Amino acid sequence: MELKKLEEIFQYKIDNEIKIEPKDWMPEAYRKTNIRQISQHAHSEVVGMLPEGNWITRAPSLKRKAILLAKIQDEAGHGLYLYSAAETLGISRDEMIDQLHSGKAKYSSIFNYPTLTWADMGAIGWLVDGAAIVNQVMLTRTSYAPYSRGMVRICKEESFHQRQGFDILYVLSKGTKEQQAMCQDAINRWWWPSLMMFGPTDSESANTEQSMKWKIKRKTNDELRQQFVDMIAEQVKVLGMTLPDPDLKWNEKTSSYDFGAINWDEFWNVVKGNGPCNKQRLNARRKAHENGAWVREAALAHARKQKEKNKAA
Ligand code: FAQ
Repeated sequence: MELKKLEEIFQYKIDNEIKIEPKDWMPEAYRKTNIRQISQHAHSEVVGMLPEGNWITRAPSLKRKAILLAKIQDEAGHGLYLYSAAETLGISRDEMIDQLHSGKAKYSSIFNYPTLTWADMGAIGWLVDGAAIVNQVMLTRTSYAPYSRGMVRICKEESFHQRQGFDILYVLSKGTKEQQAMCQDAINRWWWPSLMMFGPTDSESANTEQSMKWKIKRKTNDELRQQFVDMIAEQVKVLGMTLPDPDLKWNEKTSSYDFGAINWDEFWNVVKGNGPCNKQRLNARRKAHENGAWVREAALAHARKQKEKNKAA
């Protein structure tokens, strides 16, 4: 079929909310944008296991430990769904992992901050998973079908993550003065980096305009950030805590919260690899990959044997 006709069919599908499947024709730039976004999302899930993994051995009770362990395992699962979704676009898992390890591919800025106290587990669940959900609910309607299907399941699991984070903070907020202070301190440290998760402001966002046209993104970075602020500014009242922003104010006219200026220098510094934990996170991933080489070899050897057995039978 000639190119013009293929482009028309693709555009018809986008215009009419018909999802694009892996075997459908798609513009090369659409394929590349999806590979970039989905693989960076997958890397974020996997690197995102590290800050919380740090607290598994120090969780305050057996119950908290079991919950945290389950939550972190969910993140590994999210990484797997997403790597699989990206593979349907013609890139291999090995290539994606290489891009992460070489620093070519990005992952979310948020995971380059340290987890200093147990309250950070609560703040990550409530704020980081909370921000992730706001972004990902929008992505359940993304135009690339495997990504959209993956997002439906991921969002269900993320809801549990956010609730468990809020529960950790809720218990601390009703605890001793020291526990309350620990709760407030974690909120203070995670608030601004959580707002940065949504990416640069729309006027600085290189990819938003085209991604909105292709319906890969259904809302802009600023729209989602505002939605998140409006949600958290209410929930924080239940904790009896505050958000570290003197400019946070309800605006009658816009029916939403105004909020203060984000430190974009800090954001870009972290994205470029100079955040507090960037080097530590990448080294941990590289080491885990090297240490896992024998598992991959054993799995391949097992698959080969099974294939030979089946052939012989
Ligand atoms: N960090 O033009 P835009 C989670 C980059 S999952 C680092 O606006 P776009 C679960 C961006 O890649 C969290 N880099 O880009 C969990 C681009 O660079 P490039 C991850 C960032 O793609 C919880 C450049 O800046 N979620 O948390 C960031 O249209 C707890 C220009 O930006 C997703 O990945 C950032 N924050 O919009 C796990 C969701 N923001 O590639 C464990 C899917 C932007 O051109 C524990 N992704 N950049 O070189 C998206 O929705 C989009 O990719 C955005 C960025 C909204 C993140």
